Amino acid sequence: MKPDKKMDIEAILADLESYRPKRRGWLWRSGRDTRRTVGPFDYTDCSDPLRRSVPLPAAAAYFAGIDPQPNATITTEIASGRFEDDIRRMRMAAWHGADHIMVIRTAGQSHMDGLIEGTPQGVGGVPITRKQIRAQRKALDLIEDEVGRPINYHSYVSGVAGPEIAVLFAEEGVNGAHQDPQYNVLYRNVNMVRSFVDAAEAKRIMAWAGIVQIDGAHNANATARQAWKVMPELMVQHAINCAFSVKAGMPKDRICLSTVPPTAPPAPRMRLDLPYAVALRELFRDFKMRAQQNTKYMTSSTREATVTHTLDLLISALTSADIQSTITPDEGRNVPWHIYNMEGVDTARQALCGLDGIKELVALRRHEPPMADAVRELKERAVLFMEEMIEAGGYFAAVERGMFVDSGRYPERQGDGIVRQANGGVGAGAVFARDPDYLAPVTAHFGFNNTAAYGPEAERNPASLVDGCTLENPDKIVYVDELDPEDNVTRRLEETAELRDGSRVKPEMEWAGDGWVQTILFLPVADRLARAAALEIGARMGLRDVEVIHAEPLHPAEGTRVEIKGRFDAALVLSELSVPPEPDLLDEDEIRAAVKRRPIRIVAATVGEDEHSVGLREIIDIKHGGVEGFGIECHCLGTSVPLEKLVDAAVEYDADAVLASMIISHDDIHYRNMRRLHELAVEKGVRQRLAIVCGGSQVSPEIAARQGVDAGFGRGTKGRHVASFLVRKLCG
Ligand code: Z98
Repeated sequence: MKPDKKMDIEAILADLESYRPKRRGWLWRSGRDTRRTVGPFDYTDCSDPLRRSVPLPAAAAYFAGIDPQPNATITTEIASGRFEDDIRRMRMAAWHGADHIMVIRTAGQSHMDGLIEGTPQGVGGVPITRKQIRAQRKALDLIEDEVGRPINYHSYVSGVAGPEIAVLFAEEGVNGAHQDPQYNVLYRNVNMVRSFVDAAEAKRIMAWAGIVQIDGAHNANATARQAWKVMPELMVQHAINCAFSVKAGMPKDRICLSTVPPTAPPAPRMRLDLPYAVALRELFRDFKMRAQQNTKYMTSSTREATVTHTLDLLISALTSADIQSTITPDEGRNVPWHIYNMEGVDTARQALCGLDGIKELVALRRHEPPMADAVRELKERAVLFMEEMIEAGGYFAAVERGMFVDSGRYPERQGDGIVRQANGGVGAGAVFARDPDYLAPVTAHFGFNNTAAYGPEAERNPASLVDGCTLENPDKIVYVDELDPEDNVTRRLEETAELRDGSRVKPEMEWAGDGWVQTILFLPVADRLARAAALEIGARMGLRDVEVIHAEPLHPAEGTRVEIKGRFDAALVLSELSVPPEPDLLDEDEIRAAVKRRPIRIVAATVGEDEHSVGLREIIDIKHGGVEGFGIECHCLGTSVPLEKLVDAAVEYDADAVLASMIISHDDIHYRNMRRLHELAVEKGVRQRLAIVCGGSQVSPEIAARQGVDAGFGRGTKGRHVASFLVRKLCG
C-alpha cells in the first residue's frame, strides 16, 4: 500500500477464497520497557516506534514530529455495521497507534446457534461471518506491514455456537477474543452446564491458536446499579474464569483480566479505584491486565468521557495495563464514528506518553493507610465471597441463589442479583456424555477422545486420521461467499463507487457517503427550547434527518450547548473545487539558523489611517509565534504611520524590509497604499535594497504583487509564513 493512496477495497475482496492469514496468535508490542531516546526526550515506558503514523497534533509544530509509542497494546472497537467501511477506519486507527482492533458482533449474536454466511449489513455491530473476518484480516495483514507493527484482530467467543466460533477464529488468524462462560450464563441466559462445557472446548482451541483471552467481569461492573459495590465479586468472577481457563490448557500469559475502574468522577475515584486496581494486580500477578473505561458512566458528553478516560489512564500508568482498551468517547450517544475511534486511541497514546516514567517519580503508599486497609479489605471480602460460593455448592448453586451482580457490597446483599437455574436457559439439556467409542479426529479438542484405538500417532495427533483437519489444512475449509443477492457487500459497494474513484467527495462519519455532519451550537435559551431550535436550525442549514446528540445546560436561563447531527446530501466534484496552493514554509529551526548567519532587520507599522494593530502584533510578537521569535530585529513604529515616514525609518535603521499592515480596505485603499509604498521606495532610491511586505485580512497575495510590493499576506498568516518569505528573499 502507498501512504498517499486509498486502500483498494475491491482488491481486498478479490479472491478471498484462497486467502490465508499471514500468522496465528497474539503479538505484544516489541521493545517494551526499554530506555530510549525519541527526538529530544528520554523515555522509560515506551515500545518500538511505528514505521508510519499520524503523530499527536502538537508533535509536528513543537516536538519535531516525534511519536513515542507506549508499552501497552492499544485497543479500539470498530464495528459500524458495514465491515467494508470499517477496514478504512482500521487503517486510520493503526496510524494513530491502535494495534488491537475489536469487532463487536451484532447485539445478541450469542443467541445464534450456528455460524452465519455472507456479509449482510449489521446493525449495532457486524454479524461475524467468515468472509468478513477473512477480508478484514487480509486488510490488517497489509496495514501491519504499512505501519511496521503487528495488528491483533479480536472478536467474541460466546453463545451456544462458541466452540464453532473459536474454530472459525483459529482458522482465520483472529488473535484475541472475549471468552467467559459466566457472560453466557449471566447476561445471555445460556444454560450453565452447556456454557462451561462449550467454554472448555473453545478455550482449548483458542490456546492452540495462541489467541489471547479477555474475560467478562467488566460486564458486572456495567450492569450493577452501583458498580463500585461489586468489587469483591469482580475478583471472584476473574478467579473463576482464570482457573477454568488454565485447566482447559491456556497459558497464563494469554489470559487477560478485563478490568474497568468501578467509579468515575464526581465520585472520589482514586480513593476507590486505585486500591481496587492494586488489589487485583496482586491477586492475579501471573495474568495479564486489560484495562478499559467503564461504559456505565458515559453520558453524551465526549468531554466528560475523555476526562474519565484520562483518569483511567493514570490508574493504568500507576499500576499496570498490558492492553489499554479504549471505548470511543461517543459510546454514550451512539454515534460510532471514525473520528471518535481516533480520539479514544489518541487519548490513550497521549496520556500514556505524558505519564511515561511516572513510577520512577511517585510511589504508591501501598503499605500505609488508607491504601493498605482498602486493599486488605477488598481481598478479604473477595475471599469470603468465594468461600460462601463454595459452601453454597459451587458456582451453579450460587447463581441459582442470585449471588452474582447483586448491588450490595459483599457481604451486604440487596437481593437484586441475576438468578439463573442450572437446568434452565438456552441449550438446557444439550450436553451429553461421550460414548466409550467417541472419536473426534480433530486438533485441539478438549477432554476424552477415543483415539488410542487407532495407534500412537492418532493418539498424539487425532487429525492425522483424516490427513489434518481444517486447522492444519485450510484447503478443507468450505468457503461460502454470499447467500443474499441483495444484502451483500458487492451491492453496497456499487452504490458508493463514485466516492472511491477519486472524482467526488461527500462527508462521512461511519459509512462511505452517509453524509453525516455534526454541528455544535450555543443557544441562549433553556434545554427543551434549545433542542427544538437546534433541530430547526439544522433543517434550515439544509441538513436531513437532524437529531440532537448532546445537550448540556450552561446555565438554567442563560443558555444551552447543543450538538446536532444531520445529513448533507450532495457529493462534491473534486475537480471543481478551488484549492489554494500550499504555503511553502521553512522549518522553524532552519529559519533561526539562517537569521543567525545573515541577520535581518525590519521596520513595521500599520499605515495610513489604520489603527488596527492586533494583526501586526501577531506577526511580530514572540508570544504569538511572530518573527521576533526567529531572531529577526523588529522596529515597530506604531499605528496610522504615514507611508513616507515608514520608508524613511527603514533608511534610518538600515532595515532589510518594511512590514506594512493594512486592515481597512474600503475603496481598495489598502492596495493603493501598497502601490504608493513601492513608488516612495523607488523615488528615494532604496527599492532595490528594501523588501516590502504587506499584510491584512482582506489582502490577496496576487493583487498585492500587482501593486509592485514583494509579498502580500492574507487571513490566517502567521509569523512563520512571513519569516519564511524574508529568509528566502534575503538569505538565499
Ligand atoms: C469490551 N466493550 O469488553 P454477544 N463475551 C464477553 C463480552 O464482554 C461480550 C461478548 C461476549 C466491551 C464489549 N462485551 C462488550 C465476555 C461483550 C459479546 O454476541 O454480544 O453476546 O457477545 O471491550
